[in-house]
Amino acid sequence: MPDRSSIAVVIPALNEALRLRGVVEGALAECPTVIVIDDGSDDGTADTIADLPVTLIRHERRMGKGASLRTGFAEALRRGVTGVVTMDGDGQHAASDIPRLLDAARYHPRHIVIGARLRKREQQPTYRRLANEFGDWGIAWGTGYRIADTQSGQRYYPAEVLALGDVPGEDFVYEAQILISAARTLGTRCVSVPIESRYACVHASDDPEQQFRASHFKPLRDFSRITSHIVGQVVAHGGMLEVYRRIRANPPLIHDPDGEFAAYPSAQPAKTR
Ligand SMILES: Nc1nc2c(ncn2[C@@H]2O[C@H](COP(=O)(O)OP(=O)(O)O)[C@@H](O)[C@H]2O)c(=O)[nH]1
Ligand SMILES: [Mg+2]
Repeated sequence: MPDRSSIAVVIPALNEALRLRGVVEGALAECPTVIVIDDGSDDGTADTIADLPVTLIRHERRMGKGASLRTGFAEALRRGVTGVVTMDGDGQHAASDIPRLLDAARYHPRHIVIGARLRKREQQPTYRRLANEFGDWGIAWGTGYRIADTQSGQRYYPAEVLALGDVPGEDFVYEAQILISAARTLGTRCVSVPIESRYACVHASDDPEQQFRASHFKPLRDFSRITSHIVGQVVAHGGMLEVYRRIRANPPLIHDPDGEFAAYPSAQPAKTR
């Protein structure tokens, strides 16, 4: 059973000197095992957490978010974890959501849990929201079922998914591909837990809690990469009509014990859309 003492929190970080320390302190408050991958940062990212009780692994040069997650997962498995929670190093995710992710993980064994940015969605730039929805549909073609917020970096992965060798794809494509590989190889499903959307750039606000650096995500580059990757697989896999029927029959699964999510109709599991 996943709980705070049997899992690890894995945090990939590329030039996150601004926010990483706060992120790591928050993670440590929820879970004693925290693994940070410094992906060849040149802004002193590692120095900001040098005195904290975490495992810090450094890539000599930038290898990408996918490679950083692979490194973190390998270290977590070496320690015999039951699962891993991933969080971005830029402060976009709240460590205080970790217990809710683990709750959902216990309720839905063998599932990947996604911290889905369904709360305060209006804070997400429109182009990112549209891109996210587009990505959700694209990935559904690969998994055969729909997932709310396939591009969220805050997730819980059970150990069997971490142990999947040979998940292709680099950077952000890796996070799309691991959902597809897990679905196809292990029959893994995803369940989403609503979290807040936090999107603002450094200097966009006077409140330091609202300051984030600009995203590393480059919509044109990353979406064309993700899309061509998925389209290639779907076409190679064949049976498109059958896949489409399966997607329609499998709306997103949301773990929402408090019923709060009913207030967010745009994010409802859409049977009719
Ligand atoms: N390791 C590594 N991490 C990256 C890279 N690009 C982004 N990240 C990390 O991945 C996380 C998500 O990146 P971010 O730019 O915030 O993407 P967004 O949240 O989708 O806008 C952050 O913790 C980054 O530090 C990369 O090339 N290498
Ligand atoms: Mg981010």
